[in-house]
Amino acid sequence: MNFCWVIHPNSIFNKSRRTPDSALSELKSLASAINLKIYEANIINISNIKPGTFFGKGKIDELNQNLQKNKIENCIIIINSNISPIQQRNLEKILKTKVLDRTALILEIFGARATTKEGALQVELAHISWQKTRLVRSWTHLERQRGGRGFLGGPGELQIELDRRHITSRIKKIKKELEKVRNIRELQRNKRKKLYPLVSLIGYTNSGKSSLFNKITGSKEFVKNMVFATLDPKHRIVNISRYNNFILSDTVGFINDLPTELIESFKSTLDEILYADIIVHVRDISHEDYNSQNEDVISIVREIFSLDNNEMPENYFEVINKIDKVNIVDRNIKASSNKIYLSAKTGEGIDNFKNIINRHLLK
Ligand SMILES: Nc1nc2c(ncn2[C@@H]2O[C@H](COP(=O)(O)OP(=O)(O)OP(=O)(O)O)[C@@H](O)[C@H]2O)c(=O)[nH]1
Ligand SMILES: [Mg+2]
Repeated sequence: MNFCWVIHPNSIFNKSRRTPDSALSELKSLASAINLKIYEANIINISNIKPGTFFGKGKIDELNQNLQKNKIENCIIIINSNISPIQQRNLEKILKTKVLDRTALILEIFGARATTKEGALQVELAHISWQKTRLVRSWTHLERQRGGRGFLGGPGELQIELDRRHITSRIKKIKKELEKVRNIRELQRNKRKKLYPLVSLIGYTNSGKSSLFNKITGSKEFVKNMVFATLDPKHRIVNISRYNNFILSDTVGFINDLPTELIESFKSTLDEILYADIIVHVRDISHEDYNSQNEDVISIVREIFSLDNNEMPENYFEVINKIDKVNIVDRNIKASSNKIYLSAKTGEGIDNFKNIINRHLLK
């Protein structure tokens, strides 16, 4: 098992909705999701980002000394931000180890999780689209460096151009293959839709979507206290009343700062939500970022539906999950027909959830 050192760079000027501590603990859970062992985890306050090395010399020396003193080899440095290819290369050179940024880490996790052909294609598309933007960036950097020495030649230039062409043709190929898979999915979706209405579970990663899915359908989908446990959507028919069946779908979780390449590549998976008759947003009330996670999910939903701020799809429901972990006295008062308190673990509130869905589907 590889060690990693996770760092949350806390910009002292840019105030985020999350505390630095919770950002760091999310980063730790992301690293653990690909079996990395945490060697160190820090918050580093930064006032400005160095274009060449991201951190200043003092901080880099500290990191270096720590790694050398404790003879930690091959310790992956993970930085909870986006770093440029040049910063990455320089840091890797100085620290003599691999450096990943947040997007690279999330792409790694998705890569490790992909089991279906569609999942694997989507992840590869996201990965190489991301790589392509990084090639372009270092290309402009090289151009700037060459300055007055003319524009022709230079081995770097040729290599980048070759890489770029290779990536572009691979992207084309994957998109074509995805199109095929997408058509099949569309057919399946239409077939299912003709049969029964679709209820989609969405929400922040680790909020309990798969737990709720299992509780309702009696399935045994992978549930773990781990981010991005689910990647590929799952469907099951649920019989809720004598007159009513529906299809429940479990989907990939969302996260703050989801790389745009991933949203793009997972369009067909996210389309699930567009086709749903009911969208159920599963929220973890016990999480310290309960409110900011809500904002993250809602903004992705709005993006998928092309809605303005303040607008929400009409068929949107909220499940306030994990009530067994907190004390909420007035949940009956707060509950409404579009907001259901429950525990996917103990089963409390599940019948109420089914009744509300049933009533809505019979409307
Ligand atoms: N105490 C408690 N724990 C819960 C409840 N629901 C889910 N969990 C736990 O929360 C963790 C995440 O649950 P999952 O069902 O895998 O969450 P998910 O939303 O499917 O996560 P991803 O697939 O990663 O997006 C697991 O450790 C579950 O056991 C609940 O109602 N109460
Ligand atoms: Mg899941």
